[in-house]
Amino acid sequence: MRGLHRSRRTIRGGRAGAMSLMLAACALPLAGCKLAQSTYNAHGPAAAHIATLAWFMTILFLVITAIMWILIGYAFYRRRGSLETHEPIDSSGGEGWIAIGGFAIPVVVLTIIFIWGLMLLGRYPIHGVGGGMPSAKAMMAMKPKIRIIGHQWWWEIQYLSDDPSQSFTTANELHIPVGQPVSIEVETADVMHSFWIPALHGKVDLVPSQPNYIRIVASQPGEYHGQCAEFCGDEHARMLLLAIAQPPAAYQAWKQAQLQPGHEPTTPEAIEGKQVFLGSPCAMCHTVRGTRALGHVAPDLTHIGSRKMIASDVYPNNNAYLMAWITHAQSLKPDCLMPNLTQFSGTQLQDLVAYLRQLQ
Ligand code: HEC
Ligand SMILES: [Cu+2]
Repeated sequence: MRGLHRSRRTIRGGRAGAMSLMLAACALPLAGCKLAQSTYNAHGPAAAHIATLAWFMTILFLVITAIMWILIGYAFYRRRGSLETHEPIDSSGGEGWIAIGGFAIPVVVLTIIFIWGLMLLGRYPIHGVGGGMPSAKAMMAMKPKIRIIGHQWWWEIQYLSDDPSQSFTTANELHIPVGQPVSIEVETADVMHSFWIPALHGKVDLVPSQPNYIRIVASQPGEYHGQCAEFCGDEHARMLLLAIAQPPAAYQAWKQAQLQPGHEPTTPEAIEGKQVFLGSPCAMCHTVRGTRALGHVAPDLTHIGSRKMIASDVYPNNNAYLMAWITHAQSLKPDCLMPNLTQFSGTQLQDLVAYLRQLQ
């Protein structure tokens, strides 16, 4: 008797658990609309096609799950009759369900999704190789062109031009003109990473010594967050990216500003701060164009003051976070390749930050 009780309770518990799982499954895509990084929230033609496929899959799978639970519920609650009225155990019937539900339906569903996915891949080539797709050379002949190099755990962004005076390097904040396709070559300086801005396109991997290509278009101005989508070490989860799509005029203005060398400080604090910067280890790792700081193992800081976020789109770019970052990078992004720099006096730190903030 006691055993029977326990098993009934388990079944009830199982049902409640199943219900909450179902609710959670329904809530997921809806919550997705609000999240900054969501495949369902498309702002470009390629992403829109991917979103259609994602919605199709989500709705189809929810329907199939609902049908499954209805059938399971039916199996629990249908009248079973007594032992005497029960059919002999070896009577046939029901095998058809195994063939249909266990084989035919999955084959049909998965085939549709597979072919749909393949068609999308062919329509929006992201790799420079393969039959029928534009060659790597052709992709990079398209303008404007950008090279993104993944580092543990930040993004180097090079804007390339045939005219070297029109090329520059920045980091962690990608600006693109709205409505204009942008060709991006992706590479890595260390391990594998993956470039993924869900609102604009699918993922493309950054593979050592194998450049890959992707072409993105933003259909509306806005800020779109990206995320490294290939586990690349301790700080992989904090390797974000901010993409800003701007009207062409604003984009050109941004580009002209980025082409300039680092702003020469004018306030006493910032002038002092520049000396602190150049006289400390900062200059060994970071570049500020127009100064002696020519380090190449860390984000280019020539226009750090113009960026919204620091540490690859993780913390806001303000005085407090910059001070915290300089003195405690290892607490804000543990194991990242910038050490804690605790040698500065309070005034030196304030001057240093004043210098960084005016590097607009
Ligand atoms: C040993 C090399 C090294 C030194 C020295 C160093 N940094 Fe860094 N710095 C890095 C690396 C690597 C990153 C990227 C960290 C990440 O996001 O994973 C970084 C990131 C930053 C960022 C954020 C950049 C962005 O685009 O978000 C700022 C600001 C910064 N460093 C300022 C400084 C200042 C100021 C100093 C000197 C007080 C300094 N760093 C010294 C390696 C260094
Ligand atoms: Cu990564």
